[in-house]
Amino acid sequence: MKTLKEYASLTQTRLSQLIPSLPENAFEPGEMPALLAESMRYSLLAGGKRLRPAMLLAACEMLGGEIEPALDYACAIEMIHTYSLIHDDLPGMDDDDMRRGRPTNHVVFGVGQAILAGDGLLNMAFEVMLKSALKAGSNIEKCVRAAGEIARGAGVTGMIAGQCADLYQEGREDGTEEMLKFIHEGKTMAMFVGAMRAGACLAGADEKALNAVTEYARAFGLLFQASDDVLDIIADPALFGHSVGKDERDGKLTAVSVLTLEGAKARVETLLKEAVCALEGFGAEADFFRSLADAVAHRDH
Ligand code: GRG
Repeated sequence: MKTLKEYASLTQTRLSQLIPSLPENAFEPGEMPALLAESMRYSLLAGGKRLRPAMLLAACEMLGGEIEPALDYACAIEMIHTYSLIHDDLPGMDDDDMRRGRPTNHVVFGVGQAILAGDGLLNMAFEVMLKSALKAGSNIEKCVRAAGEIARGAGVTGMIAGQCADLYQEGREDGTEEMLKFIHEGKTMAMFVGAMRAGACLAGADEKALNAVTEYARAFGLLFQASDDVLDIIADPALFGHSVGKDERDGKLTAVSVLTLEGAKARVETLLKEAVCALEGFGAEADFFRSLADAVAHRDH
């Protein structure tokens, strides 16, 4: 088992190889345009905590799988996550001008190119996973299962469903705790569940282990979003990497708007206990996940 930094660095190296920097203004037949590569790299390699790829790799390792063949899936989920951030920041969605500590993709490349950078990353994620599956020989089924988990997490019953509800709810006065749950489970939790289940599938995990990682990822995802909602109120903008106080200004339904700041903080602690509890059946090999949940619950950015 490695540290978050080590998993992040492995992911970064592979991502940079998958989308290389190309000569300026090149539009070569059959090749990715240099402009597209540049805008995709701009958002993808800009930093970011790499939580989802690290959790995929750590779940795979914890359950006896190998890192090297799982790296393409780790990169794929980070590509999908980055596409969702680029699209979320667009004027038609959250309309944000800072992300990962730098101007958002559409501010630098324009709205049209930013949409394409997101589309490109989403498409490429599936291309990378399919290519990898075809090279996996007798492990092909594990790979297809993993790709299916990632697709489900990112898809119309997962992240996109949550984003749909989040947009629908914006500025409305009729928010409920059920709707908050739907939004958080969709836009945030589903990708963490997808990441960990994909890692477990690649390791060939049995049903019991799959259930345990799912329970952990569910609690972790909800904890992550509740703490993000708290940080939107109390974080230092210089550390947070994107806007602070924006949820409230946009009339968003958040853990804080539904539960109050103190209530949201208490929810984070309850979810932390649930996440740790889900790992009861594991020993020291799950320590990465225990400390990750604790660090996210108590982060200041
Ligand atoms: C556009 C289909 C579509 C979905 C957008 C990701 C997303 C859904 C919206 C971004 C806004 C938001 C608060 C989403 C919840 C998930 C979340 C907190 C994402 C940020 O994840 P981090 O903190 O980001 O892991 P880094 O930059 O570290 O990768």
